[in-house]
Amino acid sequence: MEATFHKPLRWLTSTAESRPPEATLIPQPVTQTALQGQTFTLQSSATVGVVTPSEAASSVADQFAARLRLSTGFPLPVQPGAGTITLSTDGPSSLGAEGYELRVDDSTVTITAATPEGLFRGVTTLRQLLPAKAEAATEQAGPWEIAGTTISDAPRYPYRGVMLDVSRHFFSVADVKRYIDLASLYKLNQLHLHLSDDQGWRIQVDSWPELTKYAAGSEVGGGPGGHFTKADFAEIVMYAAERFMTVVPEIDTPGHTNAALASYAELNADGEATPLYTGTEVGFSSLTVDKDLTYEFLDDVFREVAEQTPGDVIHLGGDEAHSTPHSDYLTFVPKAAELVVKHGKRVMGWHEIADADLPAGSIVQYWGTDDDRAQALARKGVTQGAEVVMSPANRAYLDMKYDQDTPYGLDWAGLISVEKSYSWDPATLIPELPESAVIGVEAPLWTETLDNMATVEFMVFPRLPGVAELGWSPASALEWSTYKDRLAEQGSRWEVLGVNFYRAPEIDWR
Ligand code: NGO
Repeated sequence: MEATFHKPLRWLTSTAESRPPEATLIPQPVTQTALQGQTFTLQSSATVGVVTPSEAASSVADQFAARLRLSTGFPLPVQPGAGTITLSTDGPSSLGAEGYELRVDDSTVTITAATPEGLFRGVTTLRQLLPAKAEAATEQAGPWEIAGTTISDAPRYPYRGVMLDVSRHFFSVADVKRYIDLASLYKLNQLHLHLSDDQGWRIQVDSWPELTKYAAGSEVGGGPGGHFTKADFAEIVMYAAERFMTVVPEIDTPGHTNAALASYAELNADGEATPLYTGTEVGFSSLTVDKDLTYEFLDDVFREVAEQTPGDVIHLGGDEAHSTPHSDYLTFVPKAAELVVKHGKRVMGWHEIADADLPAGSIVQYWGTDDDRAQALARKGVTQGAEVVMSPANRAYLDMKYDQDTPYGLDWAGLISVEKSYSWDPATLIPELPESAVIGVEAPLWTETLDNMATVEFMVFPRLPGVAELGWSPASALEWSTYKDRLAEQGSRWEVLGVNFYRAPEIDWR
């Protein structure tokens, strides 16, 4: 007998034996079928085999085995060829770069993909099929059972992102790694880092050293700030890459630039450096659009940021340039965009940039709140050939409060319950936007009110998995009533991982 995920599932008990595997996964796979009566049990003699090993495929196997060794205490050697758990990159290219097939029966687990990235996504699913205690960093008692199942899976969208604003408050390399770890559990593949704003500059640029010597030492509320050295940034990029996540660096322009304007007097129209800023107002700063030095500055910054980033995108911000006359803004954006292209990257920017002429291959990030103007700008971007990433502020912003009692966060875009953050379709949210122009979703986390990881985790969980599912799962699988049961299951994993998640009353936490 086959059970598919399309049926609403309600499970009164939550033991591994009685809980079908399809009740547990986020994001919901494209298809999943239970192998009734079959149960895999991981034994101490198990091996992890890699078929057609490459460095990347072996690294996926090594990461997986290393994690499970901690919780199971089993040796789990990684070997070439088939194992008890076999990871194979011999799958057909029809699976796509991130697609995979997974089969769990009585005696073996097999993940097949066409690429190491596909294997990684499959292993991510396998981790969720294992009991929550498998995520523990210390040895736990078994049994390590997985209900028999077959899964065939691939993402709906290629861009599935999460953003961290390290400018309003700085977060360390260790914090960013934790953020990557938690986001990669839900198959997100883009880490957007908001690296500069009025309050602080966070990435080393050798040709303009005052940025980090001076303007890195500031943040909201007057804390110490900080910045990523080139070595730090390389460490983040590599850690993300090992988890098949691409770093999207943002240098916000022409507004949100007080940190740069405070560091270099000559960037200002009047030649006077502005004071450092530790408040939370927006829209008061602007680069000087008619100064050649502005573009020499951006040329250097984009060059050094491009050198530090293997991904093909640089985000140039473009939001809330309230202190830049609009005609200047329309002059500025194409000039800044040209510099991004000159350094070999695609331009990404908040939806305001679509009012200006954009180079081919640009990406417009929609952060509207259902307002006509923002939606019109997204459409205008598409008319110019741009693609769209959906980050509607009244749904996808992780810094909005859940309800009026949420102790942190903002509410300018409204209160965003877990249900509200999940219940929208990226393809149809903006009327008359061609569905084919939408390349994915991103959940931004702005940190005006957040200065440590406990509060970050509180705002991110439990909402981020929902946005991740909107980016991965087919539209036909998106259903709040079943999603919320699957989300409830994740709570036990977060407990094991020590995640400070918000126990939203909408969810029937186990
Ligand atoms: C806006 C603004 C940011 C704020 C954020 C707070 C965009 C794109 N610009 O989003 O500077 O930090 O809201 O929610």
